[in-house]
Amino acid sequence: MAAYGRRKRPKLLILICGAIFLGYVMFSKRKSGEVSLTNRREVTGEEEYELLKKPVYEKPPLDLNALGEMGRAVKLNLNEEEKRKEEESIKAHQINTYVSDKISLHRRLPERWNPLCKELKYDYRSLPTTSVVIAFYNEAWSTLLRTVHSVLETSPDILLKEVVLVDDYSDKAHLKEPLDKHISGLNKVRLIRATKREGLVRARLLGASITTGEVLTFLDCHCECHDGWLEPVLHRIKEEPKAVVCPVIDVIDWNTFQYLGHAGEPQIGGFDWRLVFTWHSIPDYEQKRRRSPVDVIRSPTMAGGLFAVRKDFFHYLGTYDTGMEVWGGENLEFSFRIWQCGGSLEVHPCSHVGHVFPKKAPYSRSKALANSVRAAEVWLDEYKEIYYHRNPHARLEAFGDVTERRMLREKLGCKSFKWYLDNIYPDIHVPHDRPGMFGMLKNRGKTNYCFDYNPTDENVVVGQRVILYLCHGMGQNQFFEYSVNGEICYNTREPAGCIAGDNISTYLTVQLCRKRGQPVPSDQKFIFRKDGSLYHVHSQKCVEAIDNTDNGTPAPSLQPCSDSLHQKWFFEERI
Ligand code: LR7
Ligand code: MN
Repeated sequence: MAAYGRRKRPKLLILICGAIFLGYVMFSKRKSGEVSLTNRREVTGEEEYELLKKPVYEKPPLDLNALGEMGRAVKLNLNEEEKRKEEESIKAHQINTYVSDKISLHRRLPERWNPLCKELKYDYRSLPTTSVVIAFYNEAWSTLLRTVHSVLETSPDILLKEVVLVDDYSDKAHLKEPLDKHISGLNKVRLIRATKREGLVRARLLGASITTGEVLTFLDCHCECHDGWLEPVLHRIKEEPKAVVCPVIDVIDWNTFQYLGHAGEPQIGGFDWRLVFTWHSIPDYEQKRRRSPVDVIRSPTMAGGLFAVRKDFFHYLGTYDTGMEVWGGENLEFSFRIWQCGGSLEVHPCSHVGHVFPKKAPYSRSKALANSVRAAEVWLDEYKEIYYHRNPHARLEAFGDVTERRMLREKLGCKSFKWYLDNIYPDIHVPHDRPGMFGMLKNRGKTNYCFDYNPTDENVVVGQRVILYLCHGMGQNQFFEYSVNGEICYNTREPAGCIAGDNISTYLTVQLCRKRGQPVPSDQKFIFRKDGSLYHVHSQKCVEAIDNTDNGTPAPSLQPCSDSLHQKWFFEERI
């Protein structure tokens, strides 16, 4: 005992001295930090507020003539040689970096959001601090650095702990010494490098592991933040520590670098049954819940790249699924997890960040399928079948081991996917997929031909003609479902489509399905009779496989009902 007491005393002494020293340091630091603020006799409240808002770096003076300034589109008159260079830059990054390189790394963007946002005032001293984590893989110089400078120039110094850049094993020379050199002159910027390609999930986690802020804020590496983007997000998280908050993502054009943000209500996230992220407008029930246009908007899912979350809550939720590689799936997985495990996912209409959407994917995204399967296997319960029916190849994908993620779900006592659909995403069309009533819709007379719908624009599902095409068994465009209400649905994508016919043309098109709770319009109603005929109620005709169409492409067409095998149809799940 005595020995124990003797040994302890010096430790205690050190502890006390340490505490006094620490207290002194903190106190004096606080004082010196406030020097500029505590000249209270002269400084008004408003001036003090402005000082608290001060970013880490001020933007250089505005030069309105500079290319792309204020988010204007850049249009260049190029000679042959320059044109060639521009094309090369697009090939390399799927972004016009030739143009990007000519725009200031410090440019300003126009403020186009709701003017009420400007009236919100923040108690800077009580907001949580944040660390911004930006993972990058082979990003172009100017898009990456414009992201970094825009964070430093729009984030209040008092709120930003650091910017952590994570190089996900890039192989481009400009991201080696030149990048080290450039950022070594910047306050609050740290760079760490992965020693192998980790993919965005593990790269972000690597970055998060060295942060010191209370809140983690993730950004893609080709973003431009607006003034005041950070405060609303941190304010909301202070108010609701279980909220994961996204800024509004404004589009920056990959070719002209025009900033395409608009003042209207922002969009929120959903998904379709391929587990692809989709954008939607704010549903009525959510508009009713909000008390003002500057209130957060609850969103079923997030795009994935831009969000803020309390670090402790991120850890409580199990950070990310580290079995996910490269790109894709983690955004929906995290969205489901947030909602099902007691958090909320929100978009703050007053926080705006621009993002360059590239012309097309600049690197292979083949891992996205396995990542989505992991998400489905852990979070979708019985609804995963709806996904698999539409993506038969997903069943064959090697997705690794998800035991730990299922245990996490168990440990946190997370709610079911049914609860999520009913309460968080009631607008999604949920197929019934009754046995024998979904899959390829095949004809008995014109054998091996299937209903096929291939919308030319990924984002416009409705309006085009349904054709007949050789059955491929891959789901997707040849996947239809006969609903309990007598609709032939094309519900692989969101919003769901339903096949419709009229009395004017004999051909069938895909139109939007009715809204929940509304009756099926008669032009979308088909009776799938025992003999295999598909009777269209509105025209009183039957669907027949026709070769002689006006454009030469075989198609289903409404014809007087007959016994022809060309009017007999059946569903088949796979070839
Ligand atoms: O192997 C990789 N390692 C990385 O570090 C692959 C990517 N990355 C980095 C990459 O450099 C970038 O900073 O990760 C970030 C995201 O990759 P992007 O920009 O190629 O993805 P994206 O913008 O096309 O895709 C969206 O969906 C992804 C799904 O995995 C991620 O969640 C992205 O963050 C997400 N981006 C956004 O949400 C911005 C808005 C786009 C939309 C919709
Ligand atoms: Mn991106």
